[in-house]
Amino acid sequence: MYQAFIALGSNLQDPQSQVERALQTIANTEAIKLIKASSLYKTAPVGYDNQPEFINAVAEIETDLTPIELLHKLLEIETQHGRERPFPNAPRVLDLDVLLYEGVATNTPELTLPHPRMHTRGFVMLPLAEIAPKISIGTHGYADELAAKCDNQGISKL
Ligand code: PH2
Ligand code: MG
Ligand code: MG
Repeated sequence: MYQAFIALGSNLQDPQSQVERALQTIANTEAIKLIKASSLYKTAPVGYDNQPEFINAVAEIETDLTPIELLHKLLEIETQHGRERPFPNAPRVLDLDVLLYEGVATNTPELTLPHPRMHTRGFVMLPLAEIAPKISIGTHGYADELAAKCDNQGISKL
């Protein structure tokens, strides 16, 4: 089994229950073993400001799926949970991103690992540092140190 970390996010249709339901779906997915989930965090939108605030969390999993198989499984779960994609960075009922997969570094049109923007994003790094403070983010450093450097304004634990 391989260790991976997944980011969960929602800012539509009762985001807190969307993230809680997604964690249950992940736990009930045969190919994925849920090891640990962070607290839920209320976070200000990054990138495209004019949208509702998010609920974010991070989960540690174990899986025999390859990174790309894991991505496809997560996209399938997003769709099951009603995800639509009207435009890039649109508000969403559920976003599931692969952050890290063992020590794998890859860069393809479909999947880049580690997730290329994760180390700068408080809404990812704070929940990740909560459950895996000493995990390495590629060449960027450890989760706890990177989390401390993130602008964590607008982020609060539920
Ligand atoms: N996801 C994005 C862009 N901006 N901002 C917050 N607070 N939380 C997110 O999950 C998020 C975001 C793209 O996936
Ligand atoms: Mg995302
Ligand atoms: Mg995504």
